[in-house]
Amino acid sequence: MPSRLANQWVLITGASSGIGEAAARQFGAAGCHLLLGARRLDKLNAAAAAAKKSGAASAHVHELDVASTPSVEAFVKWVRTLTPRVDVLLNNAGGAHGADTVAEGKDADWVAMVESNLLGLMRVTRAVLPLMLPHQSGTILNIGSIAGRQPYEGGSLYCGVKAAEFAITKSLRLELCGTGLRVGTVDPGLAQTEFAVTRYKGDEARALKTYEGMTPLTGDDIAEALVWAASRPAHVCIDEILLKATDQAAVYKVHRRTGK
Ligand code: 8X3
Repeated sequence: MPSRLANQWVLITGASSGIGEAAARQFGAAGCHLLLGARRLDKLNAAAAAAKKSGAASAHVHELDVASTPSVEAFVKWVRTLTPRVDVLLNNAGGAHGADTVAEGKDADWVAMVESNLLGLMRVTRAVLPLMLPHQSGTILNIGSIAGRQPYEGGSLYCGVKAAEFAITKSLRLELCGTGLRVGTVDPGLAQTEFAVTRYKGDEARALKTYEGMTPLTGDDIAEALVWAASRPAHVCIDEILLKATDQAAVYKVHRRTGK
């Protein structure tokens, strides 16, 4: 059966690794045209090559820093040279910086998290909407987190920006009601990507401990959910998906096998 997504234009932020890279491959396998943005061009080119190999109709890359309004505007100007239409917007760029308590928190970490997870999502959505609204159909998917639903110590600002993402997704759905566009959030629990390495500032050993003795989600698990949500018939909106590893029943309830 031909994919409902075939030949659709899919824009992915943070497409150089993790969930974004997996989504590029899987939307590519569904026959989509890909518009991939991230800061790291070498990794972005590798992601585009993998997506083409998996069957993408085309895969285009351009540097994108969602923390910068000029960068977002330049990215969308470039998109307009390739297509007048975006069918799927995946707001994926973001991540956690540091795991300090509020008492020990660093301004630089807080600013980085607000800029990428929160303002980045707002900037990119504002800039891309004019490429979606005229067509009266399309899907916006935001990457949230279990952290937005269940706060934890050391996560305060990350939990906060993901709770805000949850609220913004709902506001946007209300604002776009009647336009034919649908808006959803896909919220993972523990997923083994570069997420923990970034949170712990490159401390790979500490990052690995996050997943010790349990089987975490992968970027591909989350990409499957994204492709599924985006490929529902146009009249169906998947408002929200919370997906967790089977070993994780809640933020604090993780089954870890000893001796692994
Ligand atoms: C990533 C999941 O639980 O580490 O958003 O915050 S968690």
